[in-house]
Amino acid sequence: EHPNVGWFKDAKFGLFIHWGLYSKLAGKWNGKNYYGSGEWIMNQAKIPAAEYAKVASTFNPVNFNADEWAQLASDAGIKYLVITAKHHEGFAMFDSKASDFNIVKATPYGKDPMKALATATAKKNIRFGFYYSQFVDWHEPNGGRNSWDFDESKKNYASYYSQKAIPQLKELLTNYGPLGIVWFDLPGGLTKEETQKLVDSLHALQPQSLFSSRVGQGLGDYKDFGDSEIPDAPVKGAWESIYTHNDSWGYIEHDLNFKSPAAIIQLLAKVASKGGNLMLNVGPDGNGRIPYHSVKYLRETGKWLKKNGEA
Ligand code: FUL
Repeated sequence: EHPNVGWFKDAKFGLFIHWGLYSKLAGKWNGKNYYGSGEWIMNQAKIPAAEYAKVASTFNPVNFNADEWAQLASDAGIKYLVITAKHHEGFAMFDSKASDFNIVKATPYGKDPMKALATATAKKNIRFGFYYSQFVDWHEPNGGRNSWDFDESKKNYASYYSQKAIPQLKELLTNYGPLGIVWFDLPGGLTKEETQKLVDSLHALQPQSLFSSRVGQGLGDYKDFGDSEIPDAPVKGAWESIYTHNDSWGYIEHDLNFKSPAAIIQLLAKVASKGGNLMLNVGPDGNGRIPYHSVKYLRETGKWLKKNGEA
């Protein structure tokens, strides 16, 4: 067991945030509405990488306010926050020397929101972490799983890992202070030995940081299951269930199916009674605003938790 897993076992409640260029698209492409997971729209609509990349030139989330997000998390009784640094679309929501396809270089916004969020969460004693899609990268010719632009059988995953994924993970583990969690997602393209090497080289930068089980090959520091899944059988060791507030991880304007505060509390209780954490996701929009109902219902959840001595 990882020596620093204690805080995680006690945490109970985490906030997941999916935020990227897909947030700006809001579930719409060429006048058509898409449903399901907003962060998958590039794949759903088979948008060519070059065309998708142009969304960056319109991405200007001027309403983003790191202190407001941290305050909301704190009001909700949340103990840790994990945000998408890079999702499958391949766009870095942080300042990156490893790829120019990032929020500082490619957007009119021109700032690094992750820096602000690292500082804001630290001030509120909320552990901070990054989601990073280590294998799937639809922007890169050698990244995993874009077969509408690139021929999967011709890809050199090793070159993608060494030129983008690993350098970016090192940036994330170097430039944002202590990270509670690195939330890997969807393993691929690496043997067990290569995964072990990756994990070791990253843990060398921050030994205290916990890595999610989706790093692959059974090498994570705690367990995640499928999306929106609570395990039936008792689980050995630290674990987490992930759910999203409506039906999508990334912002979709026409998805208003938000869970009520009562439903959130029931979910929390169910997961906690089995010994796990609930990490609940919200999807801020392309202007940097967390949806109205997420803000409202999270605050009501926090009020209830505090009144009942649970936070
Ligand atoms: C999945 C991803 O493919 C989804 O887009 C989302 O990020 C979910 C939490 O994990 O593996």
